[in-house]
Amino acid sequence: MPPDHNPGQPHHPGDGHTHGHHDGLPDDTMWAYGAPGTRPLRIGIGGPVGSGKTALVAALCRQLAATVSIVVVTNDIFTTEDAEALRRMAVLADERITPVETGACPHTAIRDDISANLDAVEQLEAANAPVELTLVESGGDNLTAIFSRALVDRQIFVIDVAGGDKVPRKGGPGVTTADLLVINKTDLAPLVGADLGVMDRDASARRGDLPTVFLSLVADRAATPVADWVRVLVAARISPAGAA
Ligand SMILES: Nc1nc2c(ncn2[C@@H]2O[C@H](COP(=O)(O)OP(=O)(O)OP(=O)(O)O)[C@@H](O)[C@H]2O)c(=O)[nH]1
Ligand SMILES: [Mg+2]
Repeated sequence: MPPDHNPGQPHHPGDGHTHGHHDGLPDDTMWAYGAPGTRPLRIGIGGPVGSGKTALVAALCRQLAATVSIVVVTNDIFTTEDAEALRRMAVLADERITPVETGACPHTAIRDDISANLDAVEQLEAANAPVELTLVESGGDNLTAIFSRALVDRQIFVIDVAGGDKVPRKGGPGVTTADLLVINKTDLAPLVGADLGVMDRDASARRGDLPTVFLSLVADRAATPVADWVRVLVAARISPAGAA
């Protein structure tokens, strides 16, 4: 367990995640209303292998890139596959997408030793300035991977219905604490006998007031509810007036 981070706990204002490499940057209690233009909004996208993280990143870029300056960092355990996929889909200019190859432990690269990710993020943001939104996709992993709040301001956790409706009930820090939970591939629910009502109820029980959205990227290529959520955050970041 790292000394400075407890992944089981939600982030509370003033809990001190402004150390090391991050010193001097505003924390997420300040940015929305206090310091527009200081740096881009950074959003982490995590979740189990194959749940649709890269497909969601592609959808968000397609939907937002005409009006929002976006860069993307993808974490893969042993490859640069996700970055290559996004470049092939041409959702952004190639120089706006950078892979980080994390090696054996993807948790480490987004939660504990975030230096490789932070370097990639800062280089992308500098090279493509002005950037308004930075998306960081985590390497595919199980339910426990979450991002350090020193790396991202907000995090989205993507699960899918293909494993049945038990995933929200099983919990874990991603399901419990992510700022937005996305339950993807609802088009597959009838095929695997997943009850979306059960998933909704269990997600609410785990998450309290934190939002959960259902999505099918096959039916909704624009990822509408997620794009709307991101748009509000970007607007708040760019202009305090946009936060209203
Ligand atoms: N049926 C269906 N398939 C989907 C949906 N979203 C994504 N997929 C498919 O699921 C597969 C995995 O999607 P990815 O976006 O690569 O998943 P990922 O979470 O990025 O995977 P890793 O990065 O390898 O962990 C792909 O074949 C997608 O086309 C969906 O809503 N419905
Ligand atoms: Mg991916």
